Amino acid sequence: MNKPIRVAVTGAAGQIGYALLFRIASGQMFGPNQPVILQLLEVPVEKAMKALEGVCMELDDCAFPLLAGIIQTSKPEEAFGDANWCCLVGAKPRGPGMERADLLKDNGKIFIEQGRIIDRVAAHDCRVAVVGNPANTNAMIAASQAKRLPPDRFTAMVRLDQNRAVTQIAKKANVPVTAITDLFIFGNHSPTMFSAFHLAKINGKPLTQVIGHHEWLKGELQETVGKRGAAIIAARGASSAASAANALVDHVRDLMTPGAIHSVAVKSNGEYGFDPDVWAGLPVKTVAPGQYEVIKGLPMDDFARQKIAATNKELVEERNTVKDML
Ligand code: NAX
Repeated sequence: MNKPIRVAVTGAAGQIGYALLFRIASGQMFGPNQPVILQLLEVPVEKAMKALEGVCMELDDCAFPLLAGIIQTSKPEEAFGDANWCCLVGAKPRGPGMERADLLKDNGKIFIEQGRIIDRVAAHDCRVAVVGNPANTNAMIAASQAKRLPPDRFTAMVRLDQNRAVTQIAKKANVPVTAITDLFIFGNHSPTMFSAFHLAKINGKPLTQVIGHHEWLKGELQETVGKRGAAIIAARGASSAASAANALVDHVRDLMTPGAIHSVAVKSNGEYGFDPDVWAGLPVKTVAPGQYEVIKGLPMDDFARQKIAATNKELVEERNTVKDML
């Protein structure tokens, strides 16, 4: 058995938190030989802290062999102290009539503070995964505050979009999801994202040779994946939670698994025409636990270039909206 690692989770009493913590504690994120200490952050409001207390009681009641400790706190310094991983899930939701720019700025304040504190108190090997929306720009904001931790330690989640696209394609081709490989999400976690179907394979064959319906790939697939979050809210009356938690388990597990090839929003260095310094969904290969390389040089056609330009434009606009805060 390894020495326990410390995993901070913000927004721990929220809906994603409720679907996530039990999976981390059961070993699905870090494997069956890795004990974890959960360091759970909520806002200093009685209702949230009470809800967190209830979640922790349930964690206790699972008697998870890998759960080596739980900290419940409303103090970020305590939650992030010596943390090896920080899962930043908590964020302010977009309220009725709220402009996207206001949401960016309100959440920007949270991620500025959390980025600074993580940089100050977290473990030297700390890695950060941002889920709270707008996730890409929040990761960029948190990273901008870090002086000790390099920017590549800050990632945002586009894995839910990858998983959504894989299932849509598997259904269309009438194959199991395991037949689909190399399906990458480029750009923002928003309806502008690009599900790069032209790079994907089905049972090792180019996807575009198996699915001849190219209008579906360019139209309905992009639309369904891009607007899936809204469709779930319309159907369930609440936003995606279990699937988002599942995607975060996949995101972190694959970043800890050498050889894994997956989509992660990371700092762009100009790959595929993204602006340097936006956090864009890109194809990555994990090269050592916690370390990855962006896969470069994949072929892009006119359609792909146009989609990437549109999602990059949105990321640049988001960065411009918050630039005075950085
Ligand atoms: P909930 O509103 O259920 O929970 C959020 C929790 O965060 C609340 O308990 C709240 O008290 C807490 N919180 C707010 N500010 C905090 C802070 N500064 N420090 C600590 N805790 C704080 O939302 P939930 O459904 O769990 O979603 C969480 C975030 O994930 C939202 O921003 C949501 O938009 C985002 N999502 C991102 C996805 C992605 O693929 N990147 C998909 C799912 C989800 O929509």
